[in-house]
Amino acid sequence: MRGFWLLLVLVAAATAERVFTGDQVIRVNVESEEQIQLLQALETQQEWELDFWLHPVSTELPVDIRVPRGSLSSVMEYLSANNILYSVVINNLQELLDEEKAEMVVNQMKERSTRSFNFGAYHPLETLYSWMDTLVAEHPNLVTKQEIGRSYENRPMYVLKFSTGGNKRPAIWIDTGIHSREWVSQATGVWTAKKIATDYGNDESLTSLLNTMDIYMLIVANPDGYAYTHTSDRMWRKTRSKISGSVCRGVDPNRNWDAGFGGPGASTNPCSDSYHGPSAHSEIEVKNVVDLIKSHGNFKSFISVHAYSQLLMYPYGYTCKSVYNQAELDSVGRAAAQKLTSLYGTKYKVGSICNIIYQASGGSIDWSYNLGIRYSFAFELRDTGRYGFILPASQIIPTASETWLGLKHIMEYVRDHPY
Ligand code: INF
Ligand code: ZN
Repeated sequence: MRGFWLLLVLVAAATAERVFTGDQVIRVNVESEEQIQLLQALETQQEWELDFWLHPVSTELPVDIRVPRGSLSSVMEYLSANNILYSVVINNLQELLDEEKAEMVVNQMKERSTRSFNFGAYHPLETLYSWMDTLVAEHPNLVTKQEIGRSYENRPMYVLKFSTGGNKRPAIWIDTGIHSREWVSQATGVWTAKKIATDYGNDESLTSLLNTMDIYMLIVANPDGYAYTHTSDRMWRKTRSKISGSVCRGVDPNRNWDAGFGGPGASTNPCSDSYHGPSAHSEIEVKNVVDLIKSHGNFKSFISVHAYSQLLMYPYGYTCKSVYNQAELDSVGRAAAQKLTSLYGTKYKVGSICNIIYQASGGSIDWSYNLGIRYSFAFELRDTGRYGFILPASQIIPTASETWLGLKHIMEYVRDHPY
């Protein structure tokens, strides 16, 4: 009997979810180049196990850092010794996570008893996957589900294809959730898929679009990571692959593409959240998308959806050189952002990745652009940091609704500018 209890405790410990009790998220409004350097030194330092939600890059952008409880006093000391002011944005991260989880549990019970799906809630992977089947069943003449391959841990990766016929029509790609902890991204993907399905035949513009083009949506681009954020570590961003020679797992799937791979703005350290991986397309999740896009050969737009910061970006990330149609991308992006803002006043910044956030190599939209997909964009959805990755579920539908206006503008532009 004692052995049984011991085993139970061991199993519980082995499957236990990471807790963030007392962890704080602090914000620094950077005031000088010197402060950036001091914060960068803090980021390269590893013993305090800091998690930079927003990196120190320029005096125009804030820096958000999740500070583990045990490192709080050291960090505070470092900052005040260097005259760096900060504010506490999230006082106890675990409290927010507990609320998020409680809401999910309540919602799950409601969904079970009403046999419905709540678009204003976060869901585990299995629920999203079975919802996809429901969507396909409701719209059999428009929506199909394709398995494009399996993840590192052998989970299927599903693409929803919206098509009214034809053979490899010009197509638009939308992926959400490449970084697993950015939950509003996957949730926005779900809402958007439903919106496309219900608006076809009702909304004139979308109908005309789908009469000549196809839309592909990969809603959970990093399924292992997503599952892991639900069971084990809400803050997990990367894939879950094993790295030979390291105790750390996972590659940043947005540093793993063959576009400036291994250059500035990616880490060689497997323990880093921006680790680029052993080689370009080493991550099966990335490779599966690469193979689909290449074998299809007729994608005209590639849109990747992240959170948070409220940005609409175009290539490049691996260099600050501008692309040949930068003026066009900038004006399309600005018009899209304006439409997004028109719904609730949510403000977006528009620009190239390198110019508005930081140099980041191996990103997906740089790869798609270099492949010849001229209309490549990346969104960073809500918010600007109050909740960061833990955006309350009450903001899912507003976020998705406003984003839809921006997405739709890009898609209409692509429809009207064939190449
Ligand atoms: N931030 C950026 C990142 O991958 C966003 C980005 C997008 C970089 C596209 C390069 C290309 O580091 C986040 N936050 O992941 O969502
Ligand atoms: Zn991201």
